[in-house]
Amino acid sequence: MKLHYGKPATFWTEALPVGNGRLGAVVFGGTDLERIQLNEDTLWSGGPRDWNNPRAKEALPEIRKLVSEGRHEEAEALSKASMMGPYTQTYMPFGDLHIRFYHGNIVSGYRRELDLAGGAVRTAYRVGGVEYTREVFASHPDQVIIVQLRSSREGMLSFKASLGSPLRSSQIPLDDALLLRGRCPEYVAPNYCEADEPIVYGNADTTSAMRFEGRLQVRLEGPGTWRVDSDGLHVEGASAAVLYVTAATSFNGYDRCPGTGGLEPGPVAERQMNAALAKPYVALREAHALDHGSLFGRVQFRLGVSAAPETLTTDRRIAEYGAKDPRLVELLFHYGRYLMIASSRAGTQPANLQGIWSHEARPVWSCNYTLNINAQMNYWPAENCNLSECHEPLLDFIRELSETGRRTAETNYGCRGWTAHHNSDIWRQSAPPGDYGHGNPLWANWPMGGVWLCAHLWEHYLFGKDKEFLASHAYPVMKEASLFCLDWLLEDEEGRLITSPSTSPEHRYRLADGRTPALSKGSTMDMSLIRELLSNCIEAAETLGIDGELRKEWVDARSRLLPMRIGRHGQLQEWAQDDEDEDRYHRHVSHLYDIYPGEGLTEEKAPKLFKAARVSLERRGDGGTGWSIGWKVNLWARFRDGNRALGLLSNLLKLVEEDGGKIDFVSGGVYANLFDAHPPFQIDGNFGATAGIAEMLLQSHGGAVHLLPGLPDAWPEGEVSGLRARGGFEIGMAWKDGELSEATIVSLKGGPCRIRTKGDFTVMSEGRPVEAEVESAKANGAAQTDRIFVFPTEAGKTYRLSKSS
Ligand code: FUC
Repeated sequence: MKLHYGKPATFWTEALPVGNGRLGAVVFGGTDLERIQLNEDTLWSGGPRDWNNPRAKEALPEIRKLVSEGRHEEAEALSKASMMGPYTQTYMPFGDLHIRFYHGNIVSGYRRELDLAGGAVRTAYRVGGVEYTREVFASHPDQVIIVQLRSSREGMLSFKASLGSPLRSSQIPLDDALLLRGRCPEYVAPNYCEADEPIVYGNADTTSAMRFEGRLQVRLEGPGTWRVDSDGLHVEGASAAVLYVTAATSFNGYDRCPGTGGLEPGPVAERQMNAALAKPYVALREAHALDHGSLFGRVQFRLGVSAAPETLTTDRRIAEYGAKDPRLVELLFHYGRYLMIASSRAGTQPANLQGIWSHEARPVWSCNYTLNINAQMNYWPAENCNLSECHEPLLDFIRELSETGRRTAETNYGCRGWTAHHNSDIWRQSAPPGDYGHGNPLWANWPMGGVWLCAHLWEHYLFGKDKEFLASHAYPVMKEASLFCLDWLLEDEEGRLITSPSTSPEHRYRLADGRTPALSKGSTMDMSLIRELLSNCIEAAETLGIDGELRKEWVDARSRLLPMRIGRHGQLQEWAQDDEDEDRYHRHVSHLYDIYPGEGLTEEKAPKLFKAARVSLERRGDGGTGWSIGWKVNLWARFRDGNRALGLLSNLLKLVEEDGGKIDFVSGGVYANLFDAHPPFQIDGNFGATAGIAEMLLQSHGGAVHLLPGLPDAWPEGEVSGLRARGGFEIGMAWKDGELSEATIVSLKGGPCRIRTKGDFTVMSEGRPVEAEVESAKANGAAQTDRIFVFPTEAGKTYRLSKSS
């Protein structure tokens, strides 16, 4: 399970990522000059501030009135002028480790690889008769990035290592270490600003900006000497050297000024360095392998034999075979899991638009947390792909965002509870990020970010069944978000509850007179998100046996929400009125939320709406940005159309040439290093694809664990193990001739299990048959009948489904 290449990376999107959740690096694998670009996940511009806008509350009734009267231009102008807070701050690149080699440049036998299972990037080549090898990994247990360098012939390894950064910084030599000491900008203009505004370094008051420090040290095995001077760290005549990199920032929590109230990064980086140096290299490597393997090794997935030769490099494999190559699909699946382990570990920041890997001082969309699809999509594979611990940073983020979002709900709208909008940052920015009037209501006027995020709290509970988490973390935050919804909702002329102003994220509708407003009332997505949150709150409160009165209020409000409607094309309407799309092929498919990631709309529950949702998806087409294609893989999986889902995967597994960061809204794919291309690089599409592949194999919404619901004809045989299902089950399966041949269910929490599949099976546990009731279920119209096997389980026991003869 490796990505491999025959030459060093020229572009960043060819270099290979490692990470420990906090520290990230992409490795270019150069022979003359190695570049290891470094990140630290708390390095952001700016600091906490008051982004709320009291004028919003005054303007709200007028905006609502203007929307009702169809005076859209005025509504949008007033919203722009009165509702917005600042745009978010920016995730910043930490720096680079450069290694200049003194071994001549006639290189042969070059190979570099990313070993997903081992969690390491390796480079190997020969110069003359000498083999040079390099291995880079980022250790989570020891909080250090390690670069091991070797030459096959004694004394032939000589190099200079140095540190630099695109930020204001300096390299400082000590006797035994090289430091990189720097400071973040206080403000970085969002990249959509047309005037190419300079990065402001806050010269007048640098004391409030984030500080950072990196530290580089070396240990040699065998011969050689080393010294540090102002030019760098010099190694001469060695055979084996290990470089250690630690890094820290002054970040001291989302609500403290990183300058005046910040931590001292130097001592943190030094402490981490000393702890790492105190251990033998092999112990560090083993601890890393164990830690990484304990997460990565949980899921096995095999689809079958590939026509592509093993020697074919990954970039060529993408270009020549794409999704026709089952090994490449496996690789894409596991890559998403690898990236999650590398970018999101308990205690770190959640994965941002680029995970933790960003090399630009002014990255696209500030490399922030975009809450109208992208941050959520990052975590779609967390639960079903058995990485629920990696979900924790997002779950913590949501709780913190609910704190800042409470002030926004009160100040901007006079509502109880909490709200968040289109995007956020490390400071938990919760206001409409409209750059004080330079932004656009099309994306900024969307107070549903928090509501959507709450689904993650509930899903984490559904998969893990941890009641303590539900009571102390999930439920209080969900309940507060529901209070915002109750206050935000208003009655329409017919007494139904709607939202206003409302948008369907980033999509405009076309009126008969040709106008294309963004603001409306009661978009389908708003209603779906609120309906789902209320339902989840009702179930959570019942589970916990609390808040009886509020439960009644939720049930009442839910029954009065504007229902979904079917429009003139037979489509599920995106807006309350049957308006035409501004762009039929728009990348967002927000009105299909209840199909995926929501669970509100199933064929069994509402066949007509389900069919209409399918029409909507057909109309949107199979293209889009990387993440849009990733979303559609999941949607087609939920429509149980495996062939269509695979078609989408093949659209995603298209090689996108490096484009210098240009934004493109229609040509999604992957780069040579398998990073998802929006374009440019955005990691959500990687996670969306991984989740989608799992969703093709296993679904557990709608009251049953459905095995192989969306298997494409091109995958007649295969096996998977270690996937997780709602209710606390771990599932393994094998299939042949397109049908399930056997399945294993580990019950983690006990309780009844409902397994849905085609064919007749016997349930066994510990060698004995288990009494199972069998129900039947219709799928895909009436074309086929599935069976549902219902049986009790005990926690810790394994159950086997084997074919009845
Ligand atoms: C949303 C999307 C864009 C992009 C950005 C980060 O605004 O509509 O396509 O993914 O987030």
